[in-house]
Amino acid sequence: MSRFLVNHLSAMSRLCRVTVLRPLLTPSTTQVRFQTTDIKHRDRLIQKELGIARYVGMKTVYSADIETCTVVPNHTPLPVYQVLDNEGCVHDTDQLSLSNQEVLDIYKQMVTLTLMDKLLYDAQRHGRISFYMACTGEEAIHFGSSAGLSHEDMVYAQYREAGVLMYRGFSPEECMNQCTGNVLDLGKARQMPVHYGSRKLNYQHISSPLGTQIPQAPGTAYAFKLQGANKCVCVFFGDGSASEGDCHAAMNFATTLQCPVLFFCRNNGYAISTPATEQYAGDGIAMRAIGYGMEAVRVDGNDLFAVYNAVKHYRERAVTENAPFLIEAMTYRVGHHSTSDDWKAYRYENEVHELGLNSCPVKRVKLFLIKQGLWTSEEDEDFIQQTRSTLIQTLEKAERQPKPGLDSLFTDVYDKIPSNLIDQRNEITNHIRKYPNEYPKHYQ
Ligand SMILES: Cc1ncc(C[n+]2csc(CCOP(=O)(O)OP(=O)(O)O)c2C)c(N)n1
Ligand SMILES: [Mg+2]
Repeated sequence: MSRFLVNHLSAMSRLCRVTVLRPLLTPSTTQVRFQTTDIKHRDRLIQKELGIARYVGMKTVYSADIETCTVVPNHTPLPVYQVLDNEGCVHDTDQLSLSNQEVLDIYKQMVTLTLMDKLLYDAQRHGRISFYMACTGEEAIHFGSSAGLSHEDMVYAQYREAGVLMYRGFSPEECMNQCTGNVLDLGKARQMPVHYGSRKLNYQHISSPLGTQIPQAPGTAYAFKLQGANKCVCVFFGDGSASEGDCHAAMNFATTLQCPVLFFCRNNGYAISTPATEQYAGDGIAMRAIGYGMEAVRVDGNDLFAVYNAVKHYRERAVTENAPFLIEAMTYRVGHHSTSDDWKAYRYENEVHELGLNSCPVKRVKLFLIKQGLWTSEEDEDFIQQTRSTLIQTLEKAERQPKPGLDSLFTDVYDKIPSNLIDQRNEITNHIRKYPNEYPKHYQ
């Protein structure tokens, strides 16, 4: 490697505030703090200073050396922060900040989510629901992040984050009411399955068009800042959505307006069939933060404790400093993108085993609990059996509920239904009356 390149790689790595996130351990408590090292690098970089260079929003120096004025991509990828490994061992016990009971409760929820995913996925295959998206392999992201947030914080999710909502108290029954589109669905069956939402739980309803939730997040966060609300926004998005223009607009607004928002990227390696290798040429998503003037961290998304520590830490800072932060959680989408996809068309089974199944976030927590003497394999089997049968009954119950009437198609947008919608309503009602056998009973 040329000296030119070496110089610039090291210069670039110093430029990156993003790179250095070292856990600082406070021995008296099990709390984990992070310290960000912001190295004053410029004096060392500039060899031939020719005077002060002033621009709007920038004050630096001139240099006659093109090397010192050039940045090249950093080819040393940002490390991934990990606390719990694949075997359920903790690297440093001082970094365990959840209590035993909290870990056990979360583990049970993780298992419940896994079982619900399997059940609803199969239900779609049997034609009982129209669509489904599982989150297999990403459970630690959901529960680690939601445990690190306050319930008052606003969540904007993409679609694969059911566990975040579950942690806040949304029951499997509520998920199934939504997926079956029955009268109890909070969204009045107007959305595709998995497009959950809950006003009560500060979880905005999911929108299908990718990336639209990302710029909404700094908007809400800015309102929180103006209100002095002492809360933040957490917005989830995938590695694919990070390529949407909305993501750029969101990060630029958040940093220029200094809004208390956590940008949480679930980097699961794929956007349907597009692998991350074709999605971006740089070092993932975290490094983009530098360009916006924001701090970022890369964590092991399959590690409950790492996700929790990072979110807890940055959540506090977002609220106290009124600042945005970017968290990139590295994971792997184990299942198909959705029930409309077949991953066998674009990836090999050994990759799924190596990068996904071998690093199962739920298994990691189970091994941890067993090692700690907090759970046994027998208890695990019993819990799985009981939960599965409860979930099956819950789905059957949701399916038995009536569907919303046709009338609900025309309500809720306008305070007073306009005449053109009244005409459309009459037209469709007359049409269904004329062909009653062609439509489900609840439309009549
Ligand atoms: C604006 C827009 N473009 C394309 C799509 C189709 N689409 C739905 S999900 C998806 C992939 C998103 O990938 P990623 O953001 O990585 O999330 P993941 O599915 O991996 O969780 C695409 C292209 C869409 N819904 N909206
Ligand atoms: Mg993805």
